[in-house]
Amino acid sequence: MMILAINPWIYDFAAYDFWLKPYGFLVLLSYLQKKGVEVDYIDCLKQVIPGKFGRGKYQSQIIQKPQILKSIPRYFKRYGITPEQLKIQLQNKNPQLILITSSMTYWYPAIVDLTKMLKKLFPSILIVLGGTYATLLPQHAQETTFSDFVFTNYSLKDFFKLLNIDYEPYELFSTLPKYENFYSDLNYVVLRTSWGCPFSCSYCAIKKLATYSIRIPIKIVLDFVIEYSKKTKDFVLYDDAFLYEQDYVKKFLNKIASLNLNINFHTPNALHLRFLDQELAYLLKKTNFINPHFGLETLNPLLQKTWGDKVNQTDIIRAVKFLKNAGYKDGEFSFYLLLGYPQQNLEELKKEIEFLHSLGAKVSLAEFSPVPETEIFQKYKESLKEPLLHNNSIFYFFDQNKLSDLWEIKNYARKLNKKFSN
Ligand code: B12
Ligand code: SF4
Repeated sequence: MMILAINPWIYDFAAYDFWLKPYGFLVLLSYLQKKGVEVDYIDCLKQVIPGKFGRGKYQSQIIQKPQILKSIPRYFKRYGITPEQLKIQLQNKNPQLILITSSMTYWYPAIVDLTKMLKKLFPSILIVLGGTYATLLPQHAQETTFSDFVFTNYSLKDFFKLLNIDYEPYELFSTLPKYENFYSDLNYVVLRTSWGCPFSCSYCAIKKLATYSIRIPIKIVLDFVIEYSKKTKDFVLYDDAFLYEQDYVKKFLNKIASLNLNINFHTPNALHLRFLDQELAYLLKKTNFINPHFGLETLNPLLQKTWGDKVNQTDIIRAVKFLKNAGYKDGEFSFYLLLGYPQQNLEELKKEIEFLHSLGAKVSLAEFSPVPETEIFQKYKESLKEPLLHNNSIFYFFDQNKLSDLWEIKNYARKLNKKFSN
């Protein structure tokens, strides 16, 4: 069977290649290839200005803003190649089936445009949509896009039935992508050693996206790292709970350390502070975890408790001590704090930033996005029916006349972070 697989554009106010690959899609496609399927892959996203550690700026074009976002005083853009460039890439293709992946719910208009275009070019070919948006809002995806089938992460069995291919979940989730089959140049590679998270924070949809069960055998991950260390220096972990099983991680990192590979690890998806012990901190340093990011979200003890109880003040102080003992200097590790959640007190946030700065940590302000299927979302679901309103850049829960307060606090965090580079 000949499949055309497409990673769509991003339509947004901002997008940057912050080590962004459609990871699960590439796993799925690599698995299909193992089963004998021929896959022709197109990534609509294209990095044009390279940055540090493989990251970079995307090619983009300004496009019309959707009506509901008209009042936002920023350009709305299509990130990725132009539709004309895509049409050229689609010339002479003769697929039997088209697969499309999806990521953020609020990027759905790109999928509408893409599926519309594909329906015109290949009217008799079935289009199948999967991924995060398809899983969180399947009905919306079915009604709004021009896809013939929409499969959620928990209906993959039906997807394989449609293809008439064996579905072996363990084998699928232990597969790591064969990047050379999809990309001709590799600035970095993304990998997972596990899927899902054992926690259940009230703002996060992870429980609806993956079951925490699979830890990929160390040998498979090691072989992957060794192979790709010949092609790139930067390895990006997408694990939702990398440190959770400490024994596994210690074994894995000890092996990596013994191989002397001269590679870096990056953790944009955050590590769990609570599971960091002294030995792990040494191992992170030894195996070149650059600017490890830890998930904190807030320092307010009440919110910490109600949001998921994953971390508290004692954990933070202890973790910083471990990191410093291991050799991380001030400004060489970061904590995520959430910006823009309902009823947030910005004065309190400012104090939290100052406290973390005083410990030597950089602060990454993660802009809050209300995610369907989460506890927090349930309270606002009626007013958030339109997925474009989930966009982290619009700060839905903030008085739109006071957005300058948010920018002020962002600049403040930036200013403090910069002090570490002097
Ligand atoms: C890695 C990650 C990031 C990375 C990379 C970003 C990215 N866009 O991929 C970073 C750290 C940069 C990031 C940032 C953000 N993220 Co994020 N991120 C993730 C994470 C952990 C994985 C995403 C991923 O790998 N996507 C690739 C897809 C294709 O892979 P997959 O879903 O694993 O694929 C499986 C299935 O979906 C299926 N499948 C996939 N494609 C297809 C296609 C077909 C046809 C079929 C049949 C099946 C299929 O097969 C795979 C195997 O089962 C998810 C949570 C999670 N565990 O999934 C959150 C998640 C997607 N992020 C989320 C959020 C909120 C954000 C931020 C807004 C956070 C913030 N406050 O700053 C920013 C937005 C930045 C941006 N504009 O891109 C939300 C979604 C929000 C939304 N409304 O949709 C999620 C769900 C986490 C959450 N909080 O619940 N993120
Ligand atoms: S926020 Fe992090 S710890 Fe909480 S459920 Fe999501 S992935 Fe797990």
